[in-house]
Amino acid sequence: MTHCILLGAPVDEGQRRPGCLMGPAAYRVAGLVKTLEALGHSVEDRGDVIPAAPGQEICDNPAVHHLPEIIGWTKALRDATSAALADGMPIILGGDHSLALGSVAGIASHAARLGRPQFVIWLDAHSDFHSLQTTTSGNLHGTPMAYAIGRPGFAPFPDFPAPIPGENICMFGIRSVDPAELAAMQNSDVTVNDMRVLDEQGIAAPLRSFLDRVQAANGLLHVSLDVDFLDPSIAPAVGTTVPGGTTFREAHLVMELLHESGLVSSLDLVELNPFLDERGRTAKLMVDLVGSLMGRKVFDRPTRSY
Ligand code: 4U7
Ligand code: MN
Ligand code: MN
Ligand code: MN
Repeated sequence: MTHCILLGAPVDEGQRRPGCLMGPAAYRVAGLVKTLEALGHSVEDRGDVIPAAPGQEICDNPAVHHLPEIIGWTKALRDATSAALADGMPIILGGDHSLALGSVAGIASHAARLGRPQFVIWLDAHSDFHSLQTTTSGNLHGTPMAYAIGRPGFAPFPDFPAPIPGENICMFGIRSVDPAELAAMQNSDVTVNDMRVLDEQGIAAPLRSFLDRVQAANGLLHVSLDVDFLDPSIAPAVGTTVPGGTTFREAHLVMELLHESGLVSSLDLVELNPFLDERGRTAKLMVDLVGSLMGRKVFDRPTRSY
C-alpha cells in the first residue's frame, strides 16, 4: 500500500482563464482522500503550497506574462515535491500545468539523489514544449516539458536540477502542437504518441513498450495528467479544449496499466478549471481515474454516471 501525499498547487497565472486555482479544493470535494483510503492507501494532505515571493524577473519575449509569480511557484513546488518524495508518493493537485515546472524539477532532483533514472509520461492534448522565447501565447503552462528536458531559453528560472533525457519522456494524446514546438521536438528523442498513433495501434501497445523501458532501467516514473488529454465531451472543465481526445475507457486503461506496472512514483493532476465544470463531473472523473491508477479494478468500480 502506498503513502499518498497530497500537495495543493492552486496555480492560475500560467494561463489566462481564471479558475484553475479552485482545482485543489474541487479534488478534495470530489472525494479524492476517501477514494484513496478505500483502496487501502494512507493519505496525508499537506494543504496548499505557498509560492515563494515573486522577484523582478523579466524576459525578452513581451508575450510572456506572470513570470515572477510562476518562478515563485516553481521554487516552492520543486522543494515541496522533492521533500514529499522522501516520505511517500506526491500527488500534486493543480492548478494549471505551469506547476509542472516545479513538480518535475523536484522529482528530477530526488531521482538524481537516489542515482536512479527519471522517466515522465505526459498525458496531454499539447506537447508543452515551448521555451520562453518561442511561446506566442506567453502562457507558461505551455512550457514545462521544454524546461524539464533542459532546452535553453529559461534563463530567469533556476537551472533545472537534472535535465531528463528525451528518451525517458513519452507523450500520449497529443493533437495540438505549435510549429516551434514541433521543430524542437523533432530535434529531441522524446516519444510522441499522438492521437493518430492511438487510433492505429490502440493505447496499450505503445504504453507497454514504454513501461518495459522504464522497468528495464529501474527507473522512477512521474505521471503528468492534463485534463485536456480527455475528450472535452467527457471532461469539459478545462480552458484549452481540443476535440478528438481520449475516451473514458482509453483513459482508464492507461491508468490500469500504469497501476499494474508498479512503477509510478509521483503524479500531477493539472488544468482542471472547476468554474467551467458541469456539476463536478470533470473533477469526479479525474478522481475516478486516480482510483484506477491506484489499484481499483473495473469490476470493483462503483456504478457512476458521467
Ligand atoms: B497545456 C499553446 F498555442 N501551445 O503555447 C500555447 F496552442 O498545459 C497551448 O497543455 C498550450 O494545456 C497548452 O499557448 C498548455 C497554444
Ligand atoms: Mn499541459
Ligand atoms: Mn493541454
Ligand atoms: Mn490547458
